[in-house]
Amino acid sequence: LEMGGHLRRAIEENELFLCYQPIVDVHTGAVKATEALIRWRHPKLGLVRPDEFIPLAEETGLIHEIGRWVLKTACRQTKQWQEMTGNNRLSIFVNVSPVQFQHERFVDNVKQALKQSRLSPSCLHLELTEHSMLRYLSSTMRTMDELRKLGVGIAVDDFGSGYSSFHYLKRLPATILKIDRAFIEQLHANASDEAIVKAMITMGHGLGLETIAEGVETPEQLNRLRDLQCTYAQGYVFCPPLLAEEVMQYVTEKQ
Ligand code: G
Ligand code: G
Ligand code: G
Ligand code: MN
Ligand code: NA
Repeated sequence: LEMGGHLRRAIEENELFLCYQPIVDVHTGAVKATEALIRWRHPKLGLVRPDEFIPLAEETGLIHEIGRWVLKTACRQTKQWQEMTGNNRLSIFVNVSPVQFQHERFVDNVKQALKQSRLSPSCLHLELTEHSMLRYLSSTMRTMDELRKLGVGIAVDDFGSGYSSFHYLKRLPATILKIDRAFIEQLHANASDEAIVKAMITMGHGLGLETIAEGVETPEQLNRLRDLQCTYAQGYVFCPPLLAEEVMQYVTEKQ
């Protein structure tokens, strides 16, 4: 409860900031996009991880304000990187909480962030976990359809870790699958994981979805993903989530 008051103050005092983790083309090594990952620098507690404060933000309703700020900041930052690099396809992935997604003004907030930043809608991808997509299926589906009409992408985060069935996957208007890092961890050593990842990639492509492997840590894992025709990857094998100032250097080195 104490932490809730701290979080309100954190917003007012600018203690929240975003890190960005590059999402890399497995075949060319070029940076396709970054994923925005929120951080809270508390004056006494130090760095507080999102796993600790996002649930609190959801309970207190502060998630709406925080979510608007994340969208606005991430879109504006990405537009700035596009202008600096001359690459106007550089994209941004933004994590969205299911609570935030249910807000009646959520689509308006997305529109506003795009308008303010002048970022092309096709350069914005919203990440929702399978679990949160299925939580309020009919309203979620409607919101996703609206977002797709705008041209915004929808990524299924932590794919394979939830309870979704093929029945839902067929109906969800998603554009990208992000393969959960649990399947990547032993990819080079475990035949079952390899079979599962291979099937996910094949199915994704068959459904017209792009695939991103998460949590790629070693060159061996990356090589297997390349063989399996996975399109994109992110993880410590490339770099951890970076400060905004560090991203530009990484992107231009890999261009
Ligand atoms: O001042 P600005 O237009 O950037 O604020 C946009 C909204 O985002 C405001 O409602 C603000 O309260 C909210 N917000 C959430 N987290 C933060 C943060 O860490 N810093 C700032 N400046 N605003 C935040
Ligand atoms: O960055 P990692 O370091 O610790 O992120 C932990 C979790 O927090 C992940 O599940 C991620 O999806 C979530 N997360 C990170 N940034 C955001 C954000 O801006 N909004 C929401 N809702 N979740 C986020
Ligand atoms: O749930 P989501 O996929 O949004 O969260 C991404 C989380 O994964 C963040 O906490 C981020 O810091 C973390 N992460 C990014 N790359 C790696 C990696 O290579 N290995 C591990 N273990 N975690 C990673
Ligand atoms: Mn994510
Ligand atoms: Na994930």
